[in-house]
Amino acid sequence: MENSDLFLCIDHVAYVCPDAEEAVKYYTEVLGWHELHREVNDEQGVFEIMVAPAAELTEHMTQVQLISPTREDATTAKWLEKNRPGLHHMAWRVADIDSVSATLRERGLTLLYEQPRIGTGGSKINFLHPKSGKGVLIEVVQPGSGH
Ligand code: V0V
Ligand code: CO
Repeated sequence: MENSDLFLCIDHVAYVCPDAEEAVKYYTEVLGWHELHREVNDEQGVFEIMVAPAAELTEHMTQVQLISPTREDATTAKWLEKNRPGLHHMAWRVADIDSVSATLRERGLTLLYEQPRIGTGGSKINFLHPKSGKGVLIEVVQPGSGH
């Protein structure tokens, strides 16, 4: 793929904490942000709430994903044992995750999953390992219809 076709925008930045329900109160009641979506993702072991600075998403608006682990063996639970609540990953939106994944692999980068998994709103997600992301966990996300 050409570089200009790879990434559309920063889809979301994820904040991980023990209680996403408590964090969303801060975003909505103190900052005046809007809750747009919430769901439990059993495979990832997360409860997540998407918030945005506007009630309606515009085309390339970035959301904040408030996450808390739903079980002790979730990757985010392990992360919270080692870190304070804070920024956990950033997600780059793509139009075609299979083509982008192939290109990233050609360029020597390590993706965590061989095949994309299901993320927020039926999206398809994969992750660049922090060692391939200059110390940052990077999600690649192709939005689903519910996004
Ligand atoms: C770990 N490391 C991180 C990190 N987590 N670096 C930056 N940001 C993070 N969030 C570093 C850690 O400091 C170590 O560095 C190294 O990676 C190995 O860490 P570890 O504690 O031994 O952890 P692992 O290897 O067991 O797990 C790390 C990975 C894991 C990245 C493999 O977190 C994972 O599988 N993540 C992908 C799934 C995920 O995060 N799901 C939750 C979000 P040193 O010490 O070796 O230098 S779900 C989501 O976003 C959804 C559903 C959505 O958006 O739709
Ligand atoms: Co995410």
